[in-house]
Amino acid sequence: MESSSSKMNQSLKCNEKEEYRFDPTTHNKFKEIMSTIPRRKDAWVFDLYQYEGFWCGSFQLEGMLSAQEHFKPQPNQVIVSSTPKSGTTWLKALTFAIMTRFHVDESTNPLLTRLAHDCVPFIEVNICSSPQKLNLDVPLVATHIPYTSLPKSITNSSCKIVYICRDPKDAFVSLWHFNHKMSAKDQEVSATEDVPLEDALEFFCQGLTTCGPYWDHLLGYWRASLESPEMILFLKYEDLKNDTLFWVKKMAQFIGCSFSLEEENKGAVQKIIDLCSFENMSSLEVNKSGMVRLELGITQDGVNAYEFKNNSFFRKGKAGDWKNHLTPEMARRLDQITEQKLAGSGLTLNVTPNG
Ligand code: PAP
Repeated sequence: MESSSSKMNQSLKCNEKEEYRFDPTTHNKFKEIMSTIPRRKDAWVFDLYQYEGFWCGSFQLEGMLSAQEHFKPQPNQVIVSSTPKSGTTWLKALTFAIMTRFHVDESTNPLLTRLAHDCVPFIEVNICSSPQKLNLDVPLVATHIPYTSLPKSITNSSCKIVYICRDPKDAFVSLWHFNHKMSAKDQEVSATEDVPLEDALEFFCQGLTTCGPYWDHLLGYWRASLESPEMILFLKYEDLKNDTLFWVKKMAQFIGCSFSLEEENKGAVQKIIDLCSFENMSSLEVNKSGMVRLELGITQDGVNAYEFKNNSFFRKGKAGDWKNHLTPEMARRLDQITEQKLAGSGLTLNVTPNG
């Protein structure tokens, strides 16, 4: 079997940076699609468009169409995928640390000075235009795109996808807090501040959130993982919390970067876990006080971007925090939907019990 380091070196040599530019053909297609598909508001009165069964913002839709058109996987490409607020930041950090461990010194790891989102770009967001691109050639990207809408260049290839899901109750609470903190360019921050939890829950249950319905996103990847287990590793946030060591080793093996016995004996796995732990990441200066600019689309007029405070990606980092926010009735409602939606799929979520 090929050693993980030689595989990594091979991928480094072959890696070419993906560049998307403003593409008038995709833009016209996007305009045409936008004018015909269902449009609704989410709880925070942002416009959502329903495309291929899922809701998304206009820039995400254009970014997704652009990725469908232009994304070309690298050799040994790894893609981390999730629905928002399910553990994306953590998963990005872990996979990045696993994949860069052969050529990045512990003390200079970019994760110490940059937000994980800045180290691992979303294919539908800022892959082309991040102002401070990393010079590391790591064949690692992320996405929130639902499985059925992924670029064919991914689903028809041998890319490895690591997907993470989370108890919908915690994901919903996390989303609600995030939107409170969101600082959107050219938008009134206060516009997002007054949405009661009850109202936001109603929208979430109806599937009216970015990448919603939440449950359908999970199921798409789950079914694909059953069909192609060598292509998709399906993780649960709560499992990763409970037994991080086991799942980090599993992830490394899955993406072709297994830890050698020697590395294990030297504590390499634990070092990565410690580096990426919520406690460490949330205490880093960059994550306490920095800002990240997520570029959501390129138009004739330039780049459209949202700016987020890095600390908005680090709140509690716990499983079961929903208990501090949801009433038993709200929790029951989400659990019931989860049960109904997942019935017969073979997928069970680690939902923390109600009460
Ligand atoms: P995104 O989809 O907008 O990138 P994502 O990273 O998926 O967000 O979700 C953020 C959640 O992950 C937050 O959960 P909370 O609101 O319930 O606290 C955040 O705290 C949590 N998170 C971020 N980093 C870590 C980490 N290193 N370990 C565990 N949880 C984390």
